[in-house]
Amino acid sequence: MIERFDPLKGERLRVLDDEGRAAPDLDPGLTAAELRALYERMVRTRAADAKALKLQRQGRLGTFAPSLGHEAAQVGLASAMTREDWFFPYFRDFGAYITLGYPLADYYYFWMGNEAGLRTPDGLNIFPIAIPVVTTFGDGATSEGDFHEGLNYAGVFRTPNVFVCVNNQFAISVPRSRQTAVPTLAQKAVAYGFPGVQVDGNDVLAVFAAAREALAIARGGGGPTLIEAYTYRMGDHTTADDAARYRSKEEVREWERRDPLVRFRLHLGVKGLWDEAYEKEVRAAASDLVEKAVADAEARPSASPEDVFAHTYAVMPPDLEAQLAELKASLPEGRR
Ligand SMILES: Cc1ncc(C[n+]2csc(CCOP(=O)(O)OP(=O)(O)O)c2C)c(N)n1
Ligand SMILES: [Mg+2]
Repeated sequence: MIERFDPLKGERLRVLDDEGRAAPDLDPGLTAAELRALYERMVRTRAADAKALKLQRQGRLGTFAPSLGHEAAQVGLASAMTREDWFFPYFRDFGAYITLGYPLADYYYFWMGNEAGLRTPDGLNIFPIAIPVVTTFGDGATSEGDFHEGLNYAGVFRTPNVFVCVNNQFAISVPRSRQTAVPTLAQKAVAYGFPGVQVDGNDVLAVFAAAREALAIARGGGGPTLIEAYTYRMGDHTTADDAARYRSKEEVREWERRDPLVRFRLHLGVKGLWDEAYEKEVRAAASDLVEKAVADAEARPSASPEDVFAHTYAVMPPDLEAQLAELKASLPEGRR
């Protein structure tokens, strides 16, 4: 199926139309339970993400990169993965963490400033979040040399990788048009000798279908694939950003109409799998899960001032010693 959509011709894989109807020849054919699981993961992601933003504004969580609008891209990919696959996440992957079964309290604990939250439990093949922009990655990351070196290597040695570029149209304030002169990011794969496909990143079935196929190719020794999930970052880059300074309200409103949750809810409706009672139940369960995870994370010890400085130098240089002393002096008695 991936081969049917040529990024050089600007073709994009899309399964669901605006009314939530699936194209019969592209529908991945999931069961009712699997479809509902996709929806529930997206609802959970949105609830957990919104909570993180609130906590940050209340000073209870550190700088955070919101996933609003990315739910289909994240959940669609992670839902196609098996326990044997290895996931190399970047900093905006909340829905993948939730889908892969990472403990939500641990994830919050990490963003609350304690790196212990990022120690992946046994049985999960998840690397720590990469803040350097490689791994699953954004549109901006494709301007990094590492991206090209990685794809070139993968093409030459036919490595079993699925590269997923979440093109949300921005790298902080830099628009996609300033990252590349070509129309799609998926077509970059062509230069490295393997398939690339652009998918509608707000269509969870399209992301799932492409990821499932690419993963099967990789596992079967068929080499790498690049998937470009075409979407939009509905929120700010991080809590330290104000997107209103560099993009219009009209543009954001235009993308609100393509909300991945709304489109998939319509699909469930078409399939007879959605009603108000179900929606209420799913939202209540998500909210319950989130509140319990936050309470759990907040009951754990806060990061110590030393943690901020640890793991960089074997012997701390004098200027950092001075900064640590200054930080400690600024904290209340119990937190030094
Ligand atoms: C190697 C590297 N260069 C620069 C940065 C600073 N930085 C953090 S996020 C970001 C933008 C990333 O944009 P994109 O790849 O599109 O991902 P998005 O944040 O949009 O999901 C930059 C430049 C970094 N973290 N790592
Ligand atoms: Mg981006």
